[in-house]
Amino acid sequence: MIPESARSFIDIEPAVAEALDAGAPVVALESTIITHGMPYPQNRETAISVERIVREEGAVPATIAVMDGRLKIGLTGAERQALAMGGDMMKLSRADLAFAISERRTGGTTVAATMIAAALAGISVFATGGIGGVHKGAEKSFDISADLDELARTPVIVVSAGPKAILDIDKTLEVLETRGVPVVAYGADVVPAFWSRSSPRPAPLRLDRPDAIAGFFRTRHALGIAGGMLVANPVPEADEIPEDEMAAYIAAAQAAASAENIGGKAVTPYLLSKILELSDGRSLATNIALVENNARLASRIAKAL
Ligand code: PSU
Ligand code: MN
Repeated sequence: MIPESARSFIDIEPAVAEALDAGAPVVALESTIITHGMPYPQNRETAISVERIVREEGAVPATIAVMDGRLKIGLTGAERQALAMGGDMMKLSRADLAFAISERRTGGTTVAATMIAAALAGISVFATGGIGGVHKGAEKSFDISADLDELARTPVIVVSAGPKAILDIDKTLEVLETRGVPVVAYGADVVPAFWSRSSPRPAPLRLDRPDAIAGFFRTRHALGIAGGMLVANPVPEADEIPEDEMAAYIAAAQAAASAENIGGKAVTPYLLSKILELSDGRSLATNIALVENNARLASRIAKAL
């Protein structure tokens, strides 16, 4: 499956390789959430519990990262630990994935880079927390995540809890529509807003069953329509933080980010950690719950495929 030219840069963990050879369900998982999205030790615990959930559901987890210049498809416990402990970790997107490999660096892969690696390995389903998108104030900053372009070009189903609510969700949905990316709300009529189940935005598409999502993906492929799709899976009710409560934390975090002149790749990690502080840890508990919930749905879609 992996193109000959890429083989010498990639290590596929034995359990993942075996599953791919057998055509068994595999779910890709990202690692920026470990290196830049959550503090230690919750990042490590979440990475472990998400992998366990995928196995419980009958699929094989493949957490993707770059370690000392090797593109890892599936991690050992020691590798996961090293990523979680942090240090000199890059945040890798399409622009810098190959840089990290050629310079023998270590880093977490974002949604965009994880999609690239998953597609290389022949993995079609990927679970994350929230995708990157159009930042508030993008009309001035031009800060639009490479995740959106990747969804438009790379054939992977990304299961998320919607765009992260720190973003301009309306503009994010507009860009996804322009770039031809289907946004499928799972069992919901509105697009969920990451920490919150509801938002004022009607779902562009709605599906209620994992096998229907798999069928939609296969149909697109059969018609020769390139690119991925975004599944927006609402956070479980027991874990959500209502939209108006989140809005206050987000506004305060944004104000702090501009006061401190935070820009570029640092914006998303800064906002997430500021919101964690302001919400007294509740945003992190919700973030963990929604990633676990997405891993469960992604496993069911992978099995249906
Ligand atoms: N989901 C989370 N936490 C995260 C991310 C997603 O629950 O930290 C990461 C993903 O890797 C996503 C990235 O691709 O944030 C977006 O970063 P940026 O806005 O710089 O593209
Ligand atoms: Mn950005």
